[in-house]
Amino acid sequence: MTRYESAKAMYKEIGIDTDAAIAKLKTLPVSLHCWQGDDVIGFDHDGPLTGGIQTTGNYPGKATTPEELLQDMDKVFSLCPGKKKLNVHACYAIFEDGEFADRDRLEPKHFKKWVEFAKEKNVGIDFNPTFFSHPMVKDGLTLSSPDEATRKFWIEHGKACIRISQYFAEETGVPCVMNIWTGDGFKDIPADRLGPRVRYKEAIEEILSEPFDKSKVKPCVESKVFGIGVEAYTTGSAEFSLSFAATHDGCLPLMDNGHYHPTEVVSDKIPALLAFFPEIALHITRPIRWDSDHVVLFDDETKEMAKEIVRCDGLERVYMALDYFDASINRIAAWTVGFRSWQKALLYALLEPTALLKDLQDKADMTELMVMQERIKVLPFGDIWDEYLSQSGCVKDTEWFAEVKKYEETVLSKR
Ligand code: RNT
Ligand code: ZN
Repeated sequence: MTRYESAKAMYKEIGIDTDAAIAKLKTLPVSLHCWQGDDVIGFDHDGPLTGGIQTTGNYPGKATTPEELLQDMDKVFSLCPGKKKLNVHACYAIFEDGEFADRDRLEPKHFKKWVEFAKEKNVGIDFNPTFFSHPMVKDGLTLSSPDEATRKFWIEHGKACIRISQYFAEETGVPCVMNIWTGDGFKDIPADRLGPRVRYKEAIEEILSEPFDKSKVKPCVESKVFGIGVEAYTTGSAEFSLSFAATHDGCLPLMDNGHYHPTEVVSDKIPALLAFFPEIALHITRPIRWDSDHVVLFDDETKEMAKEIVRCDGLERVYMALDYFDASINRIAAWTVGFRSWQKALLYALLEPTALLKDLQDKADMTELMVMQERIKVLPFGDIWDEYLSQSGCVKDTEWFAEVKKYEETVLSKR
């Protein structure tokens, strides 16, 4: 018997078909964020990252050109099993020599290279308007600014992004999740908490008035609790964003698990939202004490989030995207650890005997439920994971880092 065969037999004892779990995992797209590759800088400006988010560290070898970023993402794709999707921010527009278009004037053609790359890799693309790192951010505000010209500029940006999202969906044949996040807010106690939110609401409504096909473009609103330099008030708070999505047909709520108070968990919020929304979106990250955007690991809350998606039968209703940025370590490794960790979490969740556990809960047999949940933790998950990697033609956990080191030596260190 191989290790896989023996592990498979052990899972079978609790009613789990490991082959079916592996086959299912191969069909689930996970969006890989381009912004881990260059510390959320992009190609349309020279200035620093602003807007309440921050990268720390200065690990050598970051991508500074579109060619380098695509080359790095290509490498990460080759190191990760599973179905992928690209996640692109508007500031990653790729201009021809001498060409430039400001955010309110962006067009599909500025993202043609991303489409070419996606087609080559046979993946879809998700998109994000970039409401930060730009001189038109006025006093820390964009869509919720009291200044009409500022709001107008950012509304035009949002509309341009809807058109680009539709282009991505049409070109790739895969729906495009378009996420609206702004860092709008105040460092210190405001006097008017309603005004900015009403302006924000109306601005997003204007953006969404741009015509689009709801089966192709999936607009989302991402909430946040606070940002750096924006500690006292966030316009797009949890209640604001959730209420917006709930009252606007075709708009999805997006939960980033770094965007809540530290004792709140997104794993518990997933079923709460799935009770109401046909579809939701996630940003998967690892917050340490705050929205620090550390690399996603195969840790408890990551597992819980994946489990809830599977338990709720939500795999076709939840759009999954990674969102973190660590500039203090090798960026290829950062991407790879995060992507592989989420793959592990999904596989782990698919190997849970959901029906059996639910039945114990419904019979109020909480003793056996606890015993069973503890028992499945030590099943030979690693052997199933290894089988999945080998079926996907993908390097083992013990091997991929050597490839990253080689890439660092031959490519990154030459930059
Ligand atoms: C910021 C949000 C947002 C960004 C990306 C770059 O706190 O999480 O999703 O991380 O848009
Ligand atoms: Zn996010």
